[in-house]
Amino acid sequence: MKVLLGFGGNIGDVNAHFDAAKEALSRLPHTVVLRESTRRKTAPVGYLDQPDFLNSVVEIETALSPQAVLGACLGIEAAVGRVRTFRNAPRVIDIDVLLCEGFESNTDELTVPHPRMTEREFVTTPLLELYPDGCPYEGQ
Ligand code: PH2
Ligand code: MG
Ligand code: MG
Repeated sequence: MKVLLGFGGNIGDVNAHFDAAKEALSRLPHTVVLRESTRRKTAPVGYLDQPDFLNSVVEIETALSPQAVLGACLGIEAAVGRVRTFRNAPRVIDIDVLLCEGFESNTDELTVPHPRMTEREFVTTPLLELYPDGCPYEGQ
């Protein structure tokens, strides 16, 4: 199953955090990191009084379940040093599950497609870079 992940961060060496997260993803069982969009500097959305973000979208191929991918992403965020404070707060890295090929979910634990992804230019722009004709596993 292909999975698209949204990367974002605005504290510290975010490029290094993204590299470390991709390395950790590639070490998950039955998982390959396929590609990443360009990393772009973006203005903060939601809570505005914070530094600009770096954002990208990363595509992986995995045999793990979407729930396991989510758990792995939360573990990688913590390993990179994320401390959760308030909603939309600055962070070293945020890894969101955006889309999973052939899978949708609407539970408290996991909502896929990501409910806010189509409103967020810092997601739609990199997604369009990876899939110029639209993502084939969006809205199935
Ligand atoms: N993430 C948010 C809230 N606002 N703004 C930008 N530019 N980039 C983000 O990744 C981002 C945000 C919540 O996860
Ligand atoms: Mg997020
Ligand atoms: Mg998140």
